[in-house]
Amino acid sequence: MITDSDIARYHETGYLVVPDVIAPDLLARLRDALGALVADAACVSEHTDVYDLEPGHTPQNPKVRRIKLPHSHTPVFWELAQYPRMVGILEKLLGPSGVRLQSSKINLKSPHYGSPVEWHQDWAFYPHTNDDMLAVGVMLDDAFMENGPLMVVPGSHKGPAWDHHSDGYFCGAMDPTRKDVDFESAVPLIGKAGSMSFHHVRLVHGSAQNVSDKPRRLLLYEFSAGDAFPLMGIKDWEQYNRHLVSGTPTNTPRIVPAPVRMPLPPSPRQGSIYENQSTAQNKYFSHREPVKV
Ligand SMILES: O=C(O)CCC(=O)C(=O)O
Repeated sequence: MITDSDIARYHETGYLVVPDVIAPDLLARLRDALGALVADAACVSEHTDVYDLEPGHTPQNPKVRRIKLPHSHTPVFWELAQYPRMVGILEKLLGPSGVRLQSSKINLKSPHYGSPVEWHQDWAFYPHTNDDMLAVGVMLDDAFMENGPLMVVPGSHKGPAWDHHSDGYFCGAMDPTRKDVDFESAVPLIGKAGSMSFHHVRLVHGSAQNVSDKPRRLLLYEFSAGDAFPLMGIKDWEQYNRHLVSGTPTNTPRIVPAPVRMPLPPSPRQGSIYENQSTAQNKYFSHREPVKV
C-alpha cells in the first residue's frame, strides 16, 4: 500500500499517513469492541489494569481516557495487530529483521473534553538497542483539527533524545519553556476513520484537547524491528517472541549509536502517560475546564 517515495518521505520527515487501510467491516468490529469496553467502565471507580479514567469519571457517567493493552484482552485488537495490510507497511518501514508488537493502547478524547498529551518522544519511555521503531495511530474516528489529532514536529526524529524529566524524576513530557524544538512547526496527522498514521519513535509529538462535538478515538500500536532490544530489559522471553507479527525470533540485538536518556529515576506517578505527565512542571497545551454538554 505504500510506494518507495512514501518510504523515503517517512525516513525524511519521520511520519506517514496512509488512508483507507482498514476494511469497513473490520472497522465496525473494532468500534463495537471499544464501545463494549467503555460501557463496562461503569463497573469501575478508579484506574485498573484495563482503564485509565478521566477526572470526573463516575460509574453513572463513565469517562475513559485510555484502554490499556487492548491487544492482550480483546481478540479483535490482536487480530488487527497482525492485519496483513498493516504488517506489509511495517515491514517496509522497519527493515528486514522482522516486526514485533511492543504495546498497544486506545486514547479516547470525548467531545469537548478529552485530555491533551504534552510534547514527548516515545523513545524517552522505552529506549532500545536501535531506533527502527514506530507507533501506528489507527483512526477509529475521523481525525480533524478541532478534535485533538496527533501533532508531529517533522524531522525531529533526527535530533537529540530530549530531556523528559521534571524535578529530577522522569515525567514523560518535554519542558516547553526550554524550546528544544520549534513546536509551532508541528503538523496534524488527520484523516478519515480507517486511515493509519505511522510516526518514528524519536519524533516529537503531542496533541491538544478535543474542543469539537465529535469524539476522537485513536488506537495506538507500538512496533519495533525484530532485532531492537529494550534497554530496560525483557520480563517474559516467551511473550516477547509471541509478539513477533513478522519474522523469526533472534537473540542477537542490532546495536546502533542512537542518543539515549533512560527514563530513570521513574516518575513518582507511574502508570499511563497522563499520570506521568501530570508531574511535569510546565505545560504547553491548555488544560481547559470541559464544556458542560
Ligand atoms: O492520543 C494522543 O493524541 C497522543 C498519544 C501519545 O502520543 C502517547 O500516548 O504516547
